[in-house]
Amino acid sequence: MKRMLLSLMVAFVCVAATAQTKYVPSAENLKDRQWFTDAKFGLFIHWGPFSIPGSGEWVMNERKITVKNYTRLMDFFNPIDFNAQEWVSMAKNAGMKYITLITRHHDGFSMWDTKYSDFNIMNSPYKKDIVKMVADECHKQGVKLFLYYSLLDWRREDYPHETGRTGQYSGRTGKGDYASYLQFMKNQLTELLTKYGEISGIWFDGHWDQTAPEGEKDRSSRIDWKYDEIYGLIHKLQPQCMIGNNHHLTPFDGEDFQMFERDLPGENKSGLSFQEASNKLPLETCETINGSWGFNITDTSYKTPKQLIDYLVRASGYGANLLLNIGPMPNGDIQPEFKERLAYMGKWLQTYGQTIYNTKGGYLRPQAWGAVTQSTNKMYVHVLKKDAGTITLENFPYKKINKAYYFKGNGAVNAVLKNGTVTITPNASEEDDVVIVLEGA
Ligand code: FHN
Repeated sequence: MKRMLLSLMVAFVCVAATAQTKYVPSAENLKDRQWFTDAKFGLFIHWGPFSIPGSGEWVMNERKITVKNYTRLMDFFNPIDFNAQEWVSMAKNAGMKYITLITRHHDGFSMWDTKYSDFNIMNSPYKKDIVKMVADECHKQGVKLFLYYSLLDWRREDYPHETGRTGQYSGRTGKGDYASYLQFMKNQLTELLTKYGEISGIWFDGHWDQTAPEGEKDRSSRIDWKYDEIYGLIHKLQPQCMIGNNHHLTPFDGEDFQMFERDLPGENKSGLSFQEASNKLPLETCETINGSWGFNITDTSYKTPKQLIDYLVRASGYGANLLLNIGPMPNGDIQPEFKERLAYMGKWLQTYGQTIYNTKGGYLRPQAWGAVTQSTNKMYVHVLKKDAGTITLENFPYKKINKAYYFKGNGAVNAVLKNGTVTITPNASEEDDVVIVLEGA
């Protein structure tokens, strides 16, 4: 009996302790979450010396390059054609509201003037702080800035590489020491959050390096990352700063948005997304224009403009943002195939932006024929499939449809609401996306 009482007391203390440490987002943070939900479209930039070999950002691991040999890339990184103003304008013209920039990927190269690692942009022939140039330009042009930061490091001795799944060909002989590595990350994050003005989010990646291989049941981590300390620091330095972690799991306490990699929320086509979509946090899905994140000279598997628009619409139909990636070239230029597609999307959004930005996900999940987005008393029915035929919207939430019309041109649409189901037969069209507006209540 005494023992039972004791365990009950211990349980109570534990619950109370957890309840106490539970993260309560600040008012600024909640405001930014709403901004993020409304923003819908962002640009992901995977860039660094890894672009030089033209084999993507995993080249160090995939070609089994040791730290010693990989360090040489720093001497070749001299992106003389990089122009922050052009990059940010390109994103803006594409209709993107934010940029998520790689500051340090798994190879450990820091793209800013950091005191805490010599493997950084100031020691390259370029010698200019890229994070600063992008940050200044984003602030100038009113584009929000998120910073990607890898938790995993293929270079540092103190990263717990012995238990890591990757980075085993780096030639490291030292012993991992997480306390030291954690301090290093906190120092770098402090720099990023104190030297570059407002940072709208930190996008973590690499947690999965310390979990069982993807797809296996055991998803627990081999190390305690001490996220409470990392997240606490970020929210202390910039309370509005949104934290997301690409751990491919259900969000942890302290996170402000949930991301999916190459998957729409709740789907798992990539084999990476085991998590259910949160119904509390803003959602984001990231995708590439070809098949690569970092510059890949042989990857010509470009998605068509129509496929990219479909993805944006479907993401919006789930109430999620699309973070669309580019991998700039080593000289700092962006390949024409990416520029053309972004320009196309921007043009499309100039016409259809109202049906995407500031909308909510549809009452109905995206379907084979397309997706629904909605705003007050308006339902935007996006018909993405060319030969969709008759569309039925079951369990329709409005009692009455006052007006049904094509978003483009305003022509009337015959939409019949009967016994809670709407039936629509759209006209054949050459448009990428035929949007039908249903007004009602
Ligand atoms: O390993 C990274 C990869 O290089 C890339 O950065 C993507 C982007 O979501 N995330 C990791 C894989 O999950």
